[in-house]
Amino acid sequence: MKTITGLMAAMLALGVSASAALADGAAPGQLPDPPKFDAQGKVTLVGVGDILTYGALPAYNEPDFVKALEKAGKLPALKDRLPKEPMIYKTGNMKDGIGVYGDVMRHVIGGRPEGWNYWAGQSQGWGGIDIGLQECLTRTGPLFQVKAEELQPLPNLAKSWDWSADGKQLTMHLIEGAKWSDGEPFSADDVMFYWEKNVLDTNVHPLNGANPGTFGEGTTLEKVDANTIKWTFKNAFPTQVLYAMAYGTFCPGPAHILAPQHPANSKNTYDQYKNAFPPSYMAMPTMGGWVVVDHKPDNIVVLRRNPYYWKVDEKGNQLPYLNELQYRLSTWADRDVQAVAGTGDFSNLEQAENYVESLKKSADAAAPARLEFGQRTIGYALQFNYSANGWGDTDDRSVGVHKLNRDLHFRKAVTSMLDRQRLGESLVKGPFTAIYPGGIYPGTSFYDKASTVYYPYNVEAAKAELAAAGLKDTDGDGILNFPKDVNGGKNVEITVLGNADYQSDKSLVEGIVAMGEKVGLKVIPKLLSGKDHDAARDAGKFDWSVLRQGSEVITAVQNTDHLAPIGPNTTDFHKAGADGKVDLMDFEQQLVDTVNKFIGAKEAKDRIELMKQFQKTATENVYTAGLTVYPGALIINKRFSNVAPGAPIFMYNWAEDNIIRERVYVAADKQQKYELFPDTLPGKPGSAPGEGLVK
Ligand code: BQZ
Ligand code: CA
Repeated sequence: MKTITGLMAAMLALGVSASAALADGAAPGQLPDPPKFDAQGKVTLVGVGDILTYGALPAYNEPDFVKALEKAGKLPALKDRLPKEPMIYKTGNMKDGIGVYGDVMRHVIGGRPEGWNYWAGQSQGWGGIDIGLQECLTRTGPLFQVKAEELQPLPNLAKSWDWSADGKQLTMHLIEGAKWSDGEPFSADDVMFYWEKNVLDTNVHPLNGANPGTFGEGTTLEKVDANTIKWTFKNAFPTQVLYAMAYGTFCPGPAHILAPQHPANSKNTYDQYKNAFPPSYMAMPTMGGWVVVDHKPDNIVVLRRNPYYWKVDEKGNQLPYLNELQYRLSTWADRDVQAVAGTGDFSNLEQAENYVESLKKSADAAAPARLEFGQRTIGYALQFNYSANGWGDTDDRSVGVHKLNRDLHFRKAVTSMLDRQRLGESLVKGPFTAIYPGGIYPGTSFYDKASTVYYPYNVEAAKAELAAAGLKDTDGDGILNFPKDVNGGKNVEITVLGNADYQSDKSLVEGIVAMGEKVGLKVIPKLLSGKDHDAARDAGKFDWSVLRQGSEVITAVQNTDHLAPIGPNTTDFHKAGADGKVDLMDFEQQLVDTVNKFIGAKEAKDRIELMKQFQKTATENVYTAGLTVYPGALIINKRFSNVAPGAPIFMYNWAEDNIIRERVYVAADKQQKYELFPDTLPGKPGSAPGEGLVK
């Protein structure tokens, strides 16, 4: 803190507020309210029981071509391919009711499949591929339509669960008699293999980052019988952990395929385990609605319906209704263009630069796709690499910058140099973007404006704070230098990581570089694409990282462990260093304690209070320098039925999960002949692309 100067004492005597007197430092200011934006689609809120249930139905049905294949003895009878009590989607929650079989959903994506070992950290290219292939113990994507008073994760592979009286044990009942897409039984053994050999084994890094800390320190899991598992927790009733059992972090893989390749059961190294299922390995068994049957690199991935899928509608029709999914391997920007043009079927409109064009094209009554905005849940923050004990880059320059990142004066300078209004407008003009100081997003359920500290745009204050952080331009070239004992007193050079696959990310990085220059900071863009970006992010190879944020700052209850470094690698910008420890600063320790209490909290009112504490500590300490937040829009081809109105592109999860694709259908009179592998079913695991299909 600065010592009280004579000037300040005099101004205090005049009753001038202390903060105004610190004109030369960054002082909290008034956070403008987000511009009014009411173009959002209206969501009808329901209870969990209105969406789905489990049970046996008197009869089941399947597409005619599958009936024919069954009659030809090419696959077991339907009743032997379904669990005793399949999941049943309730018709009342299906906007357009019971569907009909046929047609395709044609996705366009910007990522590329690295391989099919999701559990060892391989990406399948995002854009809905892994979301469709990974079925998890619980499901949260569709929760956008669940009433607050009934909010809790939907049952999925775990069809029900019971808490012990003391709240320290959770017994989960798994779906019984369900099978993987290759006909092998699903059981608690798959769950235990995932837990023991992919989560607890810290040599394995599942995609989306499940690790022991995700489920609360000291948590254990055991198999009770083939269909029952039991969790034991340190805290009583850590109900939030049910969200961590949804997509991303608890989606078990086929142990009968994975275990033989795991280093514990083979001579494979961990790297060989990760790469044991290359992009050309088709039909990796899944519990998902569709199975990969073809992959032409840089061109397309094609999936066919899973004949063992364990979900039905109330008439007993085995889901999915759509026979095929396609993923054209292109760019994220092209996804918007193709969805609006009608050559693609789906897009999460999330790059604000494409808004005006997409809105214009979709406004036409004859437009092939409808476009519907949701809440402001797409947002970016500048994240500081806080590690001073060896996580990420460790040359003198980056060590010097990480040390600056740990100095509140420096972080106040950075947040004050940002003209967030201009950053937002650099993406799109109009009522879309809102100033976002950091923490929980405005307008979402845990947000509390009174707990949100905002340091307004103020170049002079930024310069004063940089001086207070010990930075001076000692050689007069307009760029601030390190103190003489740091990196030889050279100019401070800061790398800022950005995802080159998105224009929005690049625009924000450019804005930060320009705003840094105005206060004497030399910021160097590090724009990487796809898995290179994600790998650099995950390894801390950055000083600053401009990142589109996850559901933790929208919902607080999903990916909660991302809110603070409660475990060795639970946040994206401060992970354990060489000594296995996260070198927490005092305020970070406060955040960790608050988040751990939140995870262990049973009552909603306690969670709300704890999130206020989190918001205050995070924003007054500039934990991250928030940038901008804006609404996304779902663009989906008009021929599809059963897409819930107001489905957000991102909330607890992405729209590829939220719209529940397995119950989406195309009415008979609107069906197109887009199927690339009509009347076929997936072949055996390990088939070659486009080969071995059952027909
Ligand atoms: C949505 C999403 C579905 C990952 C990915 C991608 C990766 C990140 C992030 C989004 C893409 C789309 O986001 O942008 O609209 O379809 O896939 O998974 O950005 O690079 O690592 O977190 O979700
Ligand atoms: Ca200089």
